[in-house]
Amino acid sequence: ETKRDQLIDILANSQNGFISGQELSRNLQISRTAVWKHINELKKDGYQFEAVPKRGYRLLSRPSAVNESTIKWDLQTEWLGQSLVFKDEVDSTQNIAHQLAREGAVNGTTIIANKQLHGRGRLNREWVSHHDDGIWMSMILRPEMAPCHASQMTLFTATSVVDTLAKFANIPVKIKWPNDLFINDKKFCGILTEMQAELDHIEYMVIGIGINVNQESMSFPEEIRQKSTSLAIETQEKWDRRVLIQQLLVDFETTYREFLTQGFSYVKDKWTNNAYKLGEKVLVNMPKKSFEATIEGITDDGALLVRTIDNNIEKIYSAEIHW
Ligand code: BTX
Repeated sequence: ETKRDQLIDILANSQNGFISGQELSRNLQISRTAVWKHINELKKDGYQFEAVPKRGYRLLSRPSAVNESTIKWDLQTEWLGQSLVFKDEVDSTQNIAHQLAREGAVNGTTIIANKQLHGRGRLNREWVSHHDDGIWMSMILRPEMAPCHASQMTLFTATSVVDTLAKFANIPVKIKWPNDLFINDKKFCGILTEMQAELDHIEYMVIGIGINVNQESMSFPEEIRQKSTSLAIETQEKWDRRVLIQQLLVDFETTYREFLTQGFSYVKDKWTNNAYKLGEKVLVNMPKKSFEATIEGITDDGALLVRTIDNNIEKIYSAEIHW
């Protein structure tokens, strides 16, 4: 942690009282002048202080900017995002996460960027994320579980995002199998899980979450405009990305703990309760057959359960589905 980060932590933790320059200088083991310089830097970055002679400094407000220190400031997680990398522009946060994971980054390390030049979805599809109007983040996890449970991790990520959004707005968020989030039949969030694993052991996982937050309809490229939406479009107001990021991290950490202690049934019920087109008819296209079926839910291994017209239940692991 840099001196600047430590200073922010100390000020944030004593928001109700003043801290003198002397005390700060002693705690941080830097000179009074250095403290004063840091404070001035923070002011430039949008932090506001009340400064009273002889009593010291009190932090009044932090900038609304999204960056490493504003996200980490009063982040209420134990381990997730406590190691945080924030960049203005990256190729893809997934790539950075893989690189850091290979170099030994700790469990919970999170990478967030304002813009991605080559954000990606599943099967190397493009994920549009060129502007700082969404949340583009990747989390490194080192779960002690067999690789066969990995698909459960992707499913519970979706449920944790649903939990988070419910805290901010009353919007009908639906989970479309396997892992996209929809509002009013339009996609606003995608989840991408990648992992490095041996047969019996996960070395690390990278869970990527992309959320359209403040886009206007016209800001989407034409090819996806009709089928994409953002939180701002759906709620008619701009969202504070920093607050949303912090809550996502808190809820993910909580859901993860519950998943590890209570197992998958907890996640499964939540997933099913929020499933897109639950009980409705879709068309399932597989390489060798194509049939109509009703969405019933998911299985423990992450397959989609459908009921065929002749009342058979089928498990679908991969198929093209016409919703
Ligand atoms: P997916 O393969 O399910 O979805 C990709 C498809 O979604 C695209 O082919 C396109 O049709 C559509 N699409 C692309 N961009 C958007 C968008 N912004 N909003 C709505 N629809 C879109 C979903 O993949 C997983 C996406 C994960 C993205 C995160 S962002 C942080 C991390 N870094 C990174 O490169 N990917 C992940």
